Amino acid sequence: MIPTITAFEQSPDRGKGQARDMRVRWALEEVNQPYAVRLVSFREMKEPAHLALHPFGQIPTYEEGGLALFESGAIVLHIAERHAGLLPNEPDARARAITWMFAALSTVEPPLVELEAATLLEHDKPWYRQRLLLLEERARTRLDSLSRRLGAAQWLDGDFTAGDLMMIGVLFRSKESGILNAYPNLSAYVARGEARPAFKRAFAAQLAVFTDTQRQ
Ligand code: GTB
Repeated sequence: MIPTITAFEQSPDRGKGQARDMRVRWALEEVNQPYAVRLVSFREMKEPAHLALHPFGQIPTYEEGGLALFESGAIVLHIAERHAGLLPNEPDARARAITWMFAALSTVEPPLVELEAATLLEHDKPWYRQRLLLLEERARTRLDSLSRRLGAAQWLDGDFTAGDLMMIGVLFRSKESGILNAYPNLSAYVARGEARPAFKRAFAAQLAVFTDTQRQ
């Protein structure tokens, strides 16, 4: 059964891989699972058919037979659990890899997203400068700790896992902001993820959505 995911019909990032379907595509590519993509407009995302799949009216979603999932973390975990290659078989190592997925989504991603959102949406507010300093400090606190833990290792805990996929997926979004430049090991970690053939296929697939719409 080929799963179907949803992605933006017109991603505001113009195919830079910033939207969260990127990490789902990457996971599917890592396990060599073919998939279909249904593109949705911003209007369609808020209509009943899509809200039945995603209560918050967002992308990505994942449908496979009678199963419908939302939340990129839950989707990647589902893919990793159903296929070999993204989670170790040894139970403790598997639990640690899942822990890194949660760490990426609930400890590292929020301050990075807050910072990005402030830069995009709050730069004209009188209190912007002050808030920016605060948000940068919060983001750096997390990146400092992550950088310390990763050290000179290739991946977070032995071989590449869904924990790395999710952490790199999160960090990748902040690359353009320049905040990772102060962390050569994190920049190299993201580059190692980007160099994986599965990442490249996923990136090319989401970019093709943008280039196809440009051609029409
Ligand atoms: N926690 C959910 C998950 O991990 O799946 C968050 C899902 C989410 O934020 N989805 C966004 C969405 O559907 C797309 S990824 N937004 C539309 C809406 O809420 O109405 C966030 C995103 C969007 C666009 C860019 N960009 O263009 O740069 C980057 C990231």
